[in-house]
Amino acid sequence: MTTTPLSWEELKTLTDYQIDTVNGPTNSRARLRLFGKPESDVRVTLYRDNHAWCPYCQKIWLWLEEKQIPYRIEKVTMFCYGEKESWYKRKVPSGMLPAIELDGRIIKESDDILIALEKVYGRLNQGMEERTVLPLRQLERLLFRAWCAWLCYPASSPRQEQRNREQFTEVVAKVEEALGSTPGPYFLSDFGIVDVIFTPYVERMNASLYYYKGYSLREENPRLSAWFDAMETRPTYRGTQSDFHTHVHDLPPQMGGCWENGEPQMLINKVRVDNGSWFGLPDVTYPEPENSPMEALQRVIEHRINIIRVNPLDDKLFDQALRCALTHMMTGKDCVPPQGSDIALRYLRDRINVPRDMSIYAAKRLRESLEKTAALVGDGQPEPIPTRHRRDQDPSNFARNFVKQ
Ligand SMILES: N[C@@H](CCC(=O)N[C@@H](CS)C(=O)NCC(=O)O)C(=O)O
Repeated sequence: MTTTPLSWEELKTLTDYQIDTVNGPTNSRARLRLFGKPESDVRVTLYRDNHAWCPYCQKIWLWLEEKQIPYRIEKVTMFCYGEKESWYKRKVPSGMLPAIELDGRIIKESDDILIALEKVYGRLNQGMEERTVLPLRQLERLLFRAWCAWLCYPASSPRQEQRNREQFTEVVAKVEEALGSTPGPYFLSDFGIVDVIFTPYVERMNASLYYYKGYSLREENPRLSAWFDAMETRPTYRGTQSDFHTHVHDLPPQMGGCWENGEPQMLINKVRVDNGSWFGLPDVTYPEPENSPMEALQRVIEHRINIIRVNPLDDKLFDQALRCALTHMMTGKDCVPPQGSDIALRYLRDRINVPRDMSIYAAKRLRESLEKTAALVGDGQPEPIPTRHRRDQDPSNFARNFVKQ
């Protein structure tokens, strides 16, 4: 059954999604987090990337959220997305993220930040420099290096590729052993600092190895699988969690390249992450919240002017095409967009960023409807997503006064 596109006014009536960014669940939009405490309690400002993507920032973000420390957030542009803000370079000349300002003192380097925060606010169940924690911190770095060696350098031969894979899976076996040494799903007997330290890169490994190597970290390792499941029970983690599509296209410029191995499973996984269906991918396993389409709709409505302006298609045509996709998302009915809008709809499909724009299931809903609607008029694909930079995602294009050239 087909239908005509709803107007923006009609679409607005279909969503009442809203969250309290200050006192509600962990979210990427907040500029202030209070957890029900007075603003006068704020002693910390977290400087982190606009894209809510930087892994070292995620570590600090999760820690502050778990401890419910009142803090402010200042967002900074990462080099590969656009121009670094000069006010930030005056504070932190290298421009590196994350940094915090604690009682007026700037602290850099994520581990030093955690140690400084612990001194003021106490440990997150375990301390950074405890005897049980230190070897696990080293294991995390070992895993990181084995991942980089496999993903970020071209293998000179299939044998080399196999060796890199084995070196990585040998370290994964050690991680499985560490996880198995306590009865619960976390690294130590309770959730704590070690889980926070592993989270950012294990999440990025899960995404990138699935896509570039055909290896499913989460599905092939039972204890890591149980660990991911346990992490997903935590609203703090859910609020910072990204999806496969976002990670695999954000990683190459940051890592200096990610290398596909061309194996059959890799080729299958790549098509799935790029073209869908995005449901059922091992980037999330908790059940979808009922309001995920409403969240996606609310976020698009809020940013529709800039979303339409940055899109390569004529504004009026894209406005209509976008409303068709949203109509499909909210009603389940096909809505045929203007001829020639297939590439433009897929351009947006490829630029939904999780969790910056919306949560993981909301993004899946929106990608799904953009793709289904595009497929009604064609199979054209936009230019490939750049791999050396992500200036196509320059946050300045989303500043209020942006004007299309
Ligand atoms: N050792 C540092 C590493 C921080 C780091 O590599 N940050 C990257 C982002 S993930 C960065 O700020 N790069 C500069 C940029 O992209 O603008 C830490 O642990 O904080």
